[in-house]
Amino acid sequence: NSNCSLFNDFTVKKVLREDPRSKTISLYGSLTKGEHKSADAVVLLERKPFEVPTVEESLHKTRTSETLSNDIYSTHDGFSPGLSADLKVTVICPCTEKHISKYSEHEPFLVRETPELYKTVTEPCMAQSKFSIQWVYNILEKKTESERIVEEDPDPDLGFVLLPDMKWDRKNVDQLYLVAIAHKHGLRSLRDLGSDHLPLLENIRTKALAAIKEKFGVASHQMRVYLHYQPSYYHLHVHFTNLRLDSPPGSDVLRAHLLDDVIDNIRSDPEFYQRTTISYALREGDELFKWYKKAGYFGTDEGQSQNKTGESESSTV
Ligand code: M7G
Repeated sequence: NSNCSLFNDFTVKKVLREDPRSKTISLYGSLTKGEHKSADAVVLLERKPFEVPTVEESLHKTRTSETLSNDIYSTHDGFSPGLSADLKVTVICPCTEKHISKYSEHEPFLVRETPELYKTVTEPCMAQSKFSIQWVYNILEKKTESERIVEEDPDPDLGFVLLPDMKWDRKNVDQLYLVAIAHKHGLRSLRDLGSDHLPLLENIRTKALAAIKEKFGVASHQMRVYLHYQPSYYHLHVHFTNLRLDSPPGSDVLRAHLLDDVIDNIRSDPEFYQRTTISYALREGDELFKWYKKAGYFGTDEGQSQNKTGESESSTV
């Protein structure tokens, strides 16, 4: 339903992050949704890509105003009234401190999480402060987004739901972004996976890729299939993105662990993910960053010190 009044009385309290290159901005403010009283909200705005089939028609309706003219070169501001939506808007309302932090600008720091650090720092932090995964349960229980499901295997141990990720516009297949959510509860992250879960991982891999091929015409060797570590949400899910999407939104090189590699690693050592050291970037506002800092991981210097663990500076973030 087109709700044109969503932002009528939105008040911006803070610009959390702005990225001219990806043409995105995240805002923190207060929003009144329908009859409800106003609540804190995070609002993400992203300029939409062009729709190739209608680009000519759009241009016909575009008013222009010249901003530069030099020899054969000219630039113009274009205004396209009455076009279809030109913004992808994501609203999180009411939001928590964690959402505000997730969408804010923060200095990144590299952590090399040993099994020991996982037990003493990461796990206790996870137990205390986590994002609610109510949205995951809503999907698994068909309370929301059920009409979007691309593929489902209802088996409680091996099954999953495959559906469009919130980040995808659900139109441009070049930017295809789906997420497969396991029906099984209690698998918080890569660290919880072992040989018992190979059938589940293989099932997700095979069936989701087959469905993607059938429904979107994208072959398995054109897909990037991975898990995030650290994930934001501690319930097993696998990202499926089109390889053409160079750097899928919200991801970075350090966070992505290819599902095929995960399967191979567990095959070669059933306890691989309990024994291995995993690197990732933490951002200064993250709860987990605070725990690592408190544990002395970044040394005792105040401020943005180099970490003193002797690790090379290989962060690419
Ligand atoms: P993640 O690796 O735990 O966290 O992935 P990230 O968001 O930091 O990457 C969770 C994935 O689920 C992300 O790709 C989100 O865009 C996606 N996602 C999050 N939410 C709240 C929803 C939702 O409500 N619906 C759908 N379809 N996808 C979501």
